[in-house]
Amino acid sequence: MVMVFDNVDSGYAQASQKAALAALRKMNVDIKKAEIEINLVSEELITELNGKYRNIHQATDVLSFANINEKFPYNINSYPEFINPANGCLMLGEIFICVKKALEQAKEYGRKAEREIAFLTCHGVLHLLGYDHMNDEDEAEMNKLQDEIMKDFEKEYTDENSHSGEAEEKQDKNDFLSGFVALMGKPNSGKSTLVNTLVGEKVSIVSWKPQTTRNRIFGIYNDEVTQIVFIDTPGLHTPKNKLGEYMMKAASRSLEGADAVLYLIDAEKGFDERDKRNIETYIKQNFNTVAAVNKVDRVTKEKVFDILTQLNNYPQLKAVVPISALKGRNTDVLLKEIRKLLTDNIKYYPDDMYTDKNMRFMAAEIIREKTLRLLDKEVPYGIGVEITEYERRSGKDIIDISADILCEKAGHRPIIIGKGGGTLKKIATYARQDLENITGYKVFLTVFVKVRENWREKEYIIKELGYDEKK
Ligand SMILES: Nc1nc2c(ncn2[C@@H]2O[C@H](COP(=O)(O)OP(=O)(O)OP(=O)(O)O)[C@@H](O)[C@H]2O)c(=O)[nH]1
Ligand SMILES: [Mg+2]
Repeated sequence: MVMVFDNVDSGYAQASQKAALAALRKMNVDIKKAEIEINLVSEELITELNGKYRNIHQATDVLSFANINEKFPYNINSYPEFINPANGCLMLGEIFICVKKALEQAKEYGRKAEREIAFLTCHGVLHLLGYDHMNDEDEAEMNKLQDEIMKDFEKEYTDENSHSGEAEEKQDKNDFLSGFVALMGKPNSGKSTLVNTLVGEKVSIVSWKPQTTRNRIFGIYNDEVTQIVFIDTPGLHTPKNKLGEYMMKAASRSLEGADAVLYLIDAEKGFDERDKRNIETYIKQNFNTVAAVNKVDRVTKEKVFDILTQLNNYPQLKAVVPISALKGRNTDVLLKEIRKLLTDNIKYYPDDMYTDKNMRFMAAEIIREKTLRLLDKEVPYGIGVEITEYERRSGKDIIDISADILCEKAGHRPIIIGKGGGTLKKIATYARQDLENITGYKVFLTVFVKVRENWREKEYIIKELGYDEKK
């Protein structure tokens, strides 16, 4: 099992995961019995780790912390102290990859960023398996293995990204199927609602205002024979500021490495020119595309039928399914259709993990959700939330959270605070209730409102808020 934590929201988790799996496969490690944790991290963190564990006070591209000091192959059962009691897997260790360094190196060597991340992953995995490059002989052996693994990775990764649709060829005898599905569609079509319904947890915030989602968010669906990583994306629109540009980049990046596209159409709004163009683009790019007509609970049968008829013009679509994401209607049929398109047999994430985002991210999103729900007009669109404190009190079931709500105009501040502080109090109370439900702990939430003039045009604030899509 390979767990990749994309701590800097770089978008390279898939590349890293696939490279790690390619390396483990090559080395004949039973991936059901071994576990690796990979962290994609910032320059600051890798510098800190280097300082702490190696007394080197600078950033490096990759760091591996192997648990076992022996070269594989060895008997997995001979290290009971490193067996994870939760899943019975042997914990091989942790890898840290500095995304910034990787990107610099990719540029220097004229490689694709994904390839560089994959290479560093592969290097790290070999270290975890006891391989080293301390002398020429060891280095030659490691280089040879790296070359072979990278060939496997490139073949698999480019095959997937060329979307050749040769599903049958790749089909394994194994019953278990998995894959990544990018959820695309116009703003407000119900993408986040659908992810939450399918995953059965609150993964992504929802509001009736368009452009609610701003990042790529994984929602992981599991059943006994399936794992689907749904990638929720910001709704497709023409960006009007730098934040919007980031959002659209995040949406298009979700297609990289995706095994299928699920395109959502809002039945209430109808199937318009923009939907047509989007669907045609995915078909042209040879994506396995499924269309879902959402919000059927809101419209007449005739209207649904009319949209389905228009979708008949696209025989390339792998399936067309009318659904209600909100009511969970027909979503089982949708899952079955998507399952048919999956070709991997690997469990990418452990069963109890339902998103790639951490609680800090969720806390910021939930506060933003409340502002979207409680505030009108343009005010909520100009809001960003920064978590300045997220601490579990030692030995207590209490979490202290402090957050800054950033607004883009001085005139918005009193609106957010409201008469006698009433609106801000409501935002904080509703957010606290949700956070207590999600974490199971008591939450003390303190919220401040700060003005950051026109921040949606300011790259450094956009980055500070975690909207930082690497090219
Ligand atoms: N009646 C009904 N409402 C729905 C359904 N699915 C979503 N909605 C509502 O549609 C609105 C938008 O839902 P979201 O899930 O935030 O839409 P989205 O596509 O993620 O929007 P962006 O993040 O802005 O791109 C919310 O008010 C949802 O409650 C549905 O099946 N039926
Ligand atoms: Mg959304």
